[in-house]
Amino acid sequence: MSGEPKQNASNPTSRRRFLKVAGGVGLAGTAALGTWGACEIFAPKQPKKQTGNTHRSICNLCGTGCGIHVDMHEGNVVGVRGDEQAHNRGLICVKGEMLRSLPDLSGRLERPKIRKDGVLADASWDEALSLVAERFQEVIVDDGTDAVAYYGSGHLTTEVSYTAAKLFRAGVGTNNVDGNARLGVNSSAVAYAQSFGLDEPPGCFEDVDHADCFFIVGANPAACHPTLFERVLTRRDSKQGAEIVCVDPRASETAMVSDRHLSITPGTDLLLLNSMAQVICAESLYDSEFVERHVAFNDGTQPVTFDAFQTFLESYRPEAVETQIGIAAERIRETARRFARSQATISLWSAGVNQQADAVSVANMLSALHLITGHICRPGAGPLSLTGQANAAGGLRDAGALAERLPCGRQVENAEHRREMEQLWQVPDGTLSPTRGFGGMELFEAMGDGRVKAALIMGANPARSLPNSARHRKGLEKPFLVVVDVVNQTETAEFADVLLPAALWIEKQGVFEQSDRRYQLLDKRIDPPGEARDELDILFDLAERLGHGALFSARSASDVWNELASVSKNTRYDFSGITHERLRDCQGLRWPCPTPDHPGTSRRYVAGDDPFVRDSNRAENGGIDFYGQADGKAIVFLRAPNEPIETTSEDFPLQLTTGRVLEQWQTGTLTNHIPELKQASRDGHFELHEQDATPLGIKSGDRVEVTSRRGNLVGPVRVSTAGKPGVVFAPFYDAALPVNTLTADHLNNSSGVPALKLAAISVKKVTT
Ligand SMILES: Nc1nc2c(c(=O)[nH]1)N[C@H]1C(S)=C(S)[C@@H](COP(=O)(O)OP(=O)(O)OC[C@H]3O[C@@H](n4cnc5c(=O)[nH]c(N)nc54)[C@H](O)[C@@H]3O)O[C@H]1N2
Ligand SMILES: Nc1nc2c(c(=O)[nH]1)N[C@H]1C(S)=C(S)[C@@H](COP(=O)(O)OP(=O)(O)OC[C@H]3O[C@@H](n4cnc5c(=O)[nH]c(N)nc54)[C@H](O)[C@@H]3O)O[C@H]1N2
Ligand code: SF4
Ligand SMILES: [Mo]
Repeated sequence: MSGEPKQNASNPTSRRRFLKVAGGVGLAGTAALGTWGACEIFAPKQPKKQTGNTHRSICNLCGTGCGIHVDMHEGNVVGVRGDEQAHNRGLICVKGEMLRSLPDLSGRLERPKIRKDGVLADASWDEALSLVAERFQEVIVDDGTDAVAYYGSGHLTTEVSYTAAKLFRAGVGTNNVDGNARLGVNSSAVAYAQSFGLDEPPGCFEDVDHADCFFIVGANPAACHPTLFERVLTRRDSKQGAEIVCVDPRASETAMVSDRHLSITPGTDLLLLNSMAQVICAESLYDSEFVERHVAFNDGTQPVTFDAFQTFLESYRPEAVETQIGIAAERIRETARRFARSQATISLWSAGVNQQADAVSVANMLSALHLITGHICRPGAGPLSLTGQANAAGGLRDAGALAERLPCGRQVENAEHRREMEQLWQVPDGTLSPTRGFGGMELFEAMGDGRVKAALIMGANPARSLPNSARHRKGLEKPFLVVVDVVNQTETAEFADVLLPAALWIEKQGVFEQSDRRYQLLDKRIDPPGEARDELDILFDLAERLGHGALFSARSASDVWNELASVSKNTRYDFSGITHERLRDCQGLRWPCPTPDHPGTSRRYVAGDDPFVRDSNRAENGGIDFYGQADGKAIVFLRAPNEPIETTSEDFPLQLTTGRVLEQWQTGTLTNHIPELKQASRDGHFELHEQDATPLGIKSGDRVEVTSRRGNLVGPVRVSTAGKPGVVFAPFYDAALPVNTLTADHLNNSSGVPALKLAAISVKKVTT
């Protein structure tokens, strides 16, 4: 599959790999021929003529965080190329290539707006922020501090998320601080914290180069983390016997090039993983020495023995669960053997796991498979969840911008942690509220029923991204709503009382953290359009007007970073050795990184690499210390699936799952306004299996009405010949196909993440 970059003279981009979806999605395959392929990424390309300047930078869309070169001419961005020195080895995907269009994107928001007589009208910054401060103060005085809220995003810099969280928690006095990580990645975050005692994965992207078994579950990295997936393909193709296993109900682009595709029934991953664990135990494929030294078992309430774990697994023998999973027992066995017997297995997962009803248990069990087989804490081996946005990890998880979290692993409900933060923030004892704030759907519920009366939403479009949108959009109607965005038209902006324009990408400076604990710096290179401002300035201005300016002595991105870095000291996150200056000179640094000369940590919990490994564990424990747990042992939980949240019935016989396509970013507010990307992905659609479509007389291009227990929607169809019959897929980027009118809002009870990946539906052809 791999090959040398092919230059294409007629095309401004060079095509390195074109993966036609053979036998897959009918229309997508043919459409792609004229534009970009389903899994196409670009090799480095020197600018034809070096007329301007070139700056090193990063793409701040997905959690891969590719290093790039930005070519500038007379102050304008004229091209974006992959950085060969960076972890993406010079490759970027189509979205990275099209970053060059962002500064001039049509529909950029350039001026603040205030709603007057139902219409958003231009206003000055002073008018807009005075109004915001006045209304927030009114609500705080009349209804209390917990009647205001902040909802942020993994799109924002770490410095912005940290500052917003500090303003609301230490200034306003509420923990109503949350963000869009609650719609996905938080499930993995909670699972890591449970299994290892600490959030964030043990390994790193470089592990891909050493693995010989890639276990990809509920992720489609060919579309969503394309350059990382290219690295996976390169390794698979160059290492004899290496194999990609893909667990996904649909024949995604990733599944199509995998060696083994387990097209499971949606929502049965926990059954599959338990079943694999049963095989691994029954066939003695586990690493007894590793288990003995480094693993503890727990039934969710108390420690149990390895024997108890094995007894628990008995009911998951492949023959007992094959029908439910939809995969033959022998294939489950073979997959388990492959996982265990490889030299190094790495698991990659993302929203397909995070957005299941049993998400946290599934993520626990993924780590558990690594722990019982010893495929962890060595090159090529370990669980590595893929984060969505470029800063879902740093801004929201590490900087403490989720309802229950204070910075760097500290918890709102822990009095010791609150006291520590009060001292660091130099605010009086008792300033920080001990009450966990509203998270995600809870927050929109509280906005709907009047408990939250004023909210600031920054870098998110919840009116479209929340599940069961008819219900949750109500939450946006009632409160005084301030929206900070980069474009002037989003579904959320339609509810805004005040709309504020923000700087985008290289119009501002800040740090982003990718999936593997890697911090990278984005430097400012151009000014934002019109009066748009860096969110950091907006927050400082608002803080002054709310009377909390004194909390913020650090006023530049670099100084705010230094403050957060000092807050990380004395925690297991310690990145106090990382500064903007250091990041400017390298391709990112992974924490822990406690001193200015520390090289960063590739593999956590490993002596010689991770500075926190306790001395006593070095020799006798093979140099591994899961120090997040007091006894140094990571925990394997006995996790049984819950009752399915949404079942098919005569009225709703099919299962809908939702997700992404390569060319489009999230709710499409940016990418669907870039003509090349819009043309390549074309309209949002329902992907139906031929076996479901034919009996209903449905062909590619027809329009169908899709109904779930929550709503209905009409849209075009693409018929697929691969994947699981009974499963319908729809992407959520297209405003014309708002699929969240259909999706379920049942929450995972540990992470609060909604089960966006499963809804029972009926499909009918629309003839008029
Ligand atoms: N091109 C592009 N890339 C992106 C994004 C984007 O919008 N566009 N968004 C970013 C963000 S925020 C995120 S969170 C990530 C998400 O990255 P991914 O998780 O890779 O993307 P999704 O398309 O949401 O879902 C992945 C797969 O999960 C499968 N799936 C659905 N239900 C199940 C199930 O029950 N079990 C299993 N095993 N699989 C299931 C779907 O069929 C789908 O192919 O992508 C990031 N990267
Ligand atoms: N059906 C379905 N729904 C889903 C998912 C799914 O798989 N299926 N996935 C969920 C997941 S994982 C996620 S992460 C969410 C995403 O949900 P959201 O974050 O709500 O959606 P986005 O489109 O990413 O919204 C980002 C908004 O911020 C703006 N923006 C972009 N960059 C910046 C910036 O630098 N500053 C500011 N101020 N604004 C900016 C964009 O214009 C856009 O309006 O969607 C969730 N919803
Ligand atoms: S969207 Fe992701 S894979 Fe594509 S260039 Fe940007 S960071 Fe890289
Ligand atoms: Mo996400």
